[in-house]
Amino acid sequence: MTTELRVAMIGHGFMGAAHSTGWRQAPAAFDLPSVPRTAVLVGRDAQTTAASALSWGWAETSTDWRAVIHRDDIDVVDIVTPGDSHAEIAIAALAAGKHVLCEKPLANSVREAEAMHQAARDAAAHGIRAMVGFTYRRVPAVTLLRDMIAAGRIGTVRQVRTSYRQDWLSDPESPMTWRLDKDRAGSGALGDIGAHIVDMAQFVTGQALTQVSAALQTIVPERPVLAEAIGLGGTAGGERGKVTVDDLALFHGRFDSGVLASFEATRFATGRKNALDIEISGDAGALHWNLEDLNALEFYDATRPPLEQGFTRILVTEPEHPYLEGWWPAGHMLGYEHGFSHQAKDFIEAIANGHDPHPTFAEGLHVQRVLDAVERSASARAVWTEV
Ligand code: SOE
Repeated sequence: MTTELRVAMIGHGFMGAAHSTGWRQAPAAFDLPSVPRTAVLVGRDAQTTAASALSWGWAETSTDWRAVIHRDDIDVVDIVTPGDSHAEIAIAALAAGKHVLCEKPLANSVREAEAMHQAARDAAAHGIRAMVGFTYRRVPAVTLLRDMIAAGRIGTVRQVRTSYRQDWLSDPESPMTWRLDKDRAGSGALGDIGAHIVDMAQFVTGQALTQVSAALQTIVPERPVLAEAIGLGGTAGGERGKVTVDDLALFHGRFDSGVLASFEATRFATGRKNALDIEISGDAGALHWNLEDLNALEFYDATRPPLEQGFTRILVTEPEHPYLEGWWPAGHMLGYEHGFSHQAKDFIEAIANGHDPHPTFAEGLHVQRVLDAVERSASARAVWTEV
């Protein structure tokens, strides 16, 4: 008899839509030990929360997350709010005996992330599980990338280069959003999309970053405030808000092995829509992946005869790859949303099998430490030398 896992999701923005798809599709694609039920959707405004619940298939709504996390008919709390509420909600939910899935970055500060990590360790002693939502690890091509490096298919890793380029802020008249407010988001491109490439670089190489050297820049210092953001219709008559986060993060990283890596996180890369790109160079080859072509992995095998040298394109859709058994025949392709079903699958299986799902809050804390070091390095401005 398959048990149910009753989920309460706190928040209902873009990630709310993506997580809802994951909870709903996972049991249709995979044979799970427990079936997730989209039970309660929690938001600040009753009307908009009810509309989202109707669209995404949530049975009930609430505007009181504190009451919801203490309900006996809730097993999992899924946090998809802006970063300023992750710590408070996750720590309370774990203490209430609920399994917690928390969106990335784990928190808005190292101090908050440390408290969340400690709460997760305390809860794990009672069989309660916690995971942070770095979903790109769960793209089959990324798993293959990691496995090929671990198998030595490119030899010793010599260099890592990774970027995450979007352009949805390149128009200076794009309005203010919580993602541009340090108090809400913690940082800008650095935490929003830089967190993904920090986690990705560590995940595929199996190495941890120990040092960084960084530059951050706010390219557009203020933006129009949308009237509905202050309860009016239209734009608020020329009111403009101050951008208090970075628009661009450029940093170098050094792994514990001594290998160097370059990182770029920007939402001003005009023409690049969601281009998370990573290339790993080894002494026997190289591997390259880009989110905008997420089913393919490029592999350069330097051990092949010179006449056959070149990057080959591996189409990662065969059923032998992780997760693919749940979807379509080879070549039918996966999309952005499938990673959220894979995340739900792995979380549910970890709960059933009694082990901590990865990425753990400890891994999320390390990413937070890297982000914090980037901000300290950039503020120290020690990296610039006059030409
Ligand atoms: C916006 O930059 C965003 O939605 C990020 O917040 C997500 O983490 C990323 O997966 C897509 O882009």
